[in-house]
Amino acid sequence: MVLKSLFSRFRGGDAAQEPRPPELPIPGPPEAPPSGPETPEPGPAETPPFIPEPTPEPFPIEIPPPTGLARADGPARAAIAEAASPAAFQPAPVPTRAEAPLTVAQVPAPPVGMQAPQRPPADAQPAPAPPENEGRQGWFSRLKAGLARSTAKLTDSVTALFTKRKLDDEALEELEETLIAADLGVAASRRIVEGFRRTRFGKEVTDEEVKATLAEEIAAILAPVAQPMTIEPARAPHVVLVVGVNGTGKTTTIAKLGRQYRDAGLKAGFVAGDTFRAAAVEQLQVWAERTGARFFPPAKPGADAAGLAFDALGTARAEGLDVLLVDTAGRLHNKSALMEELRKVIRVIRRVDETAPHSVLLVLDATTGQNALQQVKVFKEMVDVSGLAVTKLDGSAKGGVVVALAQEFGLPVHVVGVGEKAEDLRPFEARDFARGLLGLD
Ligand SMILES: Nc1nc2c(ncn2[C@@H]2O[C@H](COP(=O)(O)OP(=O)(O)OP(=O)(O)O)[C@@H](O)[C@H]2O)c(=O)[nH]1
Ligand SMILES: [Mg+2]
Repeated sequence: MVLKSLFSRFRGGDAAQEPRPPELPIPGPPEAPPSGPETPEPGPAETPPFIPEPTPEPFPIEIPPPTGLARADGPARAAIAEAASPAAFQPAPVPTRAEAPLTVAQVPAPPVGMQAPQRPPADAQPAPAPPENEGRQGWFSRLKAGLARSTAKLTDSVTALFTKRKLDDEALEELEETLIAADLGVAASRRIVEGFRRTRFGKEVTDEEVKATLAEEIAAILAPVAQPMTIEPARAPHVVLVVGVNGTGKTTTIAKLGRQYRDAGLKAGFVAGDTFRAAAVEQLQVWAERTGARFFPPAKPGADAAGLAFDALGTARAEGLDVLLVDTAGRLHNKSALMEELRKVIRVIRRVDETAPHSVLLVLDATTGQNALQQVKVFKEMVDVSGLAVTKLDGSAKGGVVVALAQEFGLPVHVVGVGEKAEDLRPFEARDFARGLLGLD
C-alpha cells in the first residue's frame, strides 16, 4: 500500500497527484495572521513542475566542504519585535528545552506513527530512549526491509557472477557493470572494483565473500558523509531551509523532524513557504497540528515566501522557538524563478539573523535514481546546500544511488527515510546502510 501511494505520487506534478498526509481529514484553510513587511510577487496560481534538464553522466566529481553546519556565532542579531506577527496559534507545549546541540541520533525513537497529535503535559520530560540495541536492531531491520528491492538488484547479479569463481579481469569488469546497473555510479563502482583488484585479484572467491567485501568498500565511501544534522537550540531558533524538487518528501521530512525534535523537548515551528499551492499549506498545517509545532502560514495564497519567512523568523525569535523548519516550493515556472525565490528567502531572513539559514537540507527521492545526482548539481548552484535527506528508500530499487551521491559530491547525508511514519526517518549510518544494501546482518 505504501508503494502504491508512493508510485502514485512521487512523480507528481499536477493537482490530481497532490500529496497529502494519509489518514487524516484536511481541515479548512488556516486563518492567516496579519503579515509583516511583505513584498508580494505576482505568479501563476499553479505552475508546471520544475524538472531539471537531464545531463550526460557521469557528472564531474565535486567535493565541496560541508558548509552551514558549524558556523560561528555572528554578531548580535537585530531587534525584531516590530517585524514579528502577532501569534495566530498558541505554541505547542513542550516537555523541556534542550540547550545543547542535538542530533536526530539523540532523539528518543517515537513510539508510534504520526496518526494523531500527542502533546505531552508541560512538565513532562522527554521519553527515555529505548535500549540502544533494541532501537538500533528495530531500525536496522526496517532499513534492511526497506532496501530489499535495491538489495535484490545488486545481490542477484553478484550471486550469478560469483558462485566460486576466480577474480580475474573479466570478472572484475562484470562486477563493475553490476555496480553501475545498481545505481552506484561510475566513479564509485570503479573505486570499489579497484579495491577488489588490489586485495583479491587472481583469487578464488565466493559470492558471500564478494558481498562482505563490497559492504566494506561501500561503507568506506559512505563513512565520510554520514554526518547527523546538528541542531543548535542556542541559535533560537536554528533555521533549517528545506529544499528539493517537487514530490521528493520535503513536507513529510519537515513533519518527521518536527515530531522528533518535539519529542526531544524542542519547540519547533513550520513555515509554509510553498505559498502558491493551497494544498501544500494545508498539508503542512495538518502536520503542525499533529506534531504540536508552531505553524506559520502565508497571509494569502501566493504571498511572497521571503516575506513569510521573515515574519516567521521574527515571531519565532520573540517566542523562543528552538528550531524553525522552512518548507519551500519544489517547482516554479522555471529554474531561474525557483533560484530567485530561494535566494530571496535567504537574503531576507538574514536581515533577522545574519547567520541563518543554519542548515540547508536538500531532500532527494531515492526512486529517481541517477536523476538525484542532477538535482544535487542544480540545487548546489542555487543555494549553499549543507546536507542531504534521502527519502523513499523503501519504494526504490535504486538505493545504490546514495553511494553515487557520496562519491560524487561528498555532501553530508544527514537522514534517510524508509517509510511515511516519523520513526521511518533516521540518521544515516554508513556501515548499517552498506550491510543493509548487501542484505547482510
Ligand atoms: N514510502 C515512502 N513515502 C514517503 C517517504 N517520504 C515521503 N513519502 C511520501 O511521498 C509523498 C510526497 O511527500 P511530500 O512530503 O509531500 O513531498 P514534497 O517534496 O513536500 O512535495 P511538493 O510539496 O509537491 O514539492 C507523500 O505521500 C509522502 O508520504 C518515504 O521515506 N517512504
Ligand atoms: Mg511539500
